[in-house]
Amino acid sequence: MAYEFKLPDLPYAYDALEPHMSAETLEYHHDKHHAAYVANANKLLPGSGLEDADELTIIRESFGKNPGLFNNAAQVFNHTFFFDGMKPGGGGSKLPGKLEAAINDAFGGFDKFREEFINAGVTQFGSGWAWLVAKDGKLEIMKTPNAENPFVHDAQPIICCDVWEHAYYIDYRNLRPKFLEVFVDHLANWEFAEANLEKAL
Ligand code: MN3
Repeated sequence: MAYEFKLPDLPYAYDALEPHMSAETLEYHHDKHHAAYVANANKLLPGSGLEDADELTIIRESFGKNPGLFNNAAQVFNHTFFFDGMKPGGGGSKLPGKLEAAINDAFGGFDKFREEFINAGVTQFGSGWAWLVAKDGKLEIMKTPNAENPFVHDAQPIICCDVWEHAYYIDYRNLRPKFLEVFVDHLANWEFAEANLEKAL
């Protein structure tokens, strides 16, 4: 059966992340941007030779070969992962145990992780993503341009922050560093990250 990309509902109400992320941002980001990636990916899949593949295979196999399909398919995954990676009352330095241990092991402590994650997002020139990933059994920070994600770099995503301007311009204008700080301090769903860590390692 041919694969069909889907637009999942947000896992919380549109206003649930206020004051850190507005309902207006989530309405545009989910209902316009994410929805457009889903529609375009479904338009570009027929004739690609990947119709019957699963989502990750479509992403990996279209990378570098079919940019239109790759960009939209990867952005569908990236946005679902980003929205699932936030929650009301999220963020902060109180982490679930396994995630805390892995972060301490990889970065020497939460503060260093926080600094490196924020720095990855700040220094991603133009549009893209900041990621915490698992690679070769260890946590790492990664930044990717445009639609690229860890799967095409042989890594597993743990949590991510969208640093395309549409993710923060309504709420933070040009202040990308402030948006990244708010993501780590008030929005990140660390339980989601720990569940991904358990799958990855
Ligand atoms: Mn986005």
